Amino acid sequence: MVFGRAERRRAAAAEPVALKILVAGGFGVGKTTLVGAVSEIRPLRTEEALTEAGRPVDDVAGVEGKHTTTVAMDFGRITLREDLVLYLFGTPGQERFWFLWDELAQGALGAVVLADTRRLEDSFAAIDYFERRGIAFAVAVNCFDGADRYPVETVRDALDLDAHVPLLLCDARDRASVKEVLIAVVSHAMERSAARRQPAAT
Ligand SMILES: Nc1nc2c(ncn2[C@@H]2O[C@H](COP(=O)(O)OP(=O)(O)OP(=O)(O)O)[C@@H](O)[C@H]2O)c(=O)[nH]1
Ligand SMILES: [Mg+2]
Repeated sequence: MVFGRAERRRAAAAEPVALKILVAGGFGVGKTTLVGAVSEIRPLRTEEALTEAGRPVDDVAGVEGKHTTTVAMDFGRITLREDLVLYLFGTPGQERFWFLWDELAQGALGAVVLADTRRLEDSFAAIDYFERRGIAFAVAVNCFDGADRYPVETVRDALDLDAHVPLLLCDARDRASVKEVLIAVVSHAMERSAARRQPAAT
């Protein structure tokens, strides 16, 4: 049987598109939790115990129940649609591991920056990072129990976000909530790359 170009094309169309999404944000904001909540494979984690020796460096204020921290990355996968698979790469939150970010950011379509309203400033560095590199991102406020709730516009102002950057409230432990965040990032990133491909209006 001759396997023509049309068959080859049909076979290629059936292959899902795989996209890489980074999950970033400050220490203990819920990145590992988020990847674990949606991943359909057992997520790969690189957690190390937080120790007494690390206490002066690792600020667990607000996440006192936290006993481990990510030292390299989290990795998970989610099929958003049958033709669209996301590979999620959770970054380490602590500044001393930031040298890994450039590696992790290679080939990423977009990113989620998780934020906690009790420590909003911890997300500034991640936002700066993606803005500077022109990587599309959305901000998701992880609503921890006991944290004050603010209207999204107040958070947008505090983070000095551009109007087009999606900003959502989420629960990093909840699969449906995390899926919504991922859909927001993917749509935003795709709109942006489509807009870039448009010839400039004359
Ligand atoms: N109440 C509540 N707790 C959460 C939520 N998300 C995460 N946690 C808890 O917060 C702690 C920190 O979560 P992690 O997912 O380890 O945070 P991380 O951002 O991966 O932390 P690093 O990798 O150390 O930067 C854990 O004890 C979680 O169980 C949430 O949405 N609500
Ligand atoms: Mg982590």
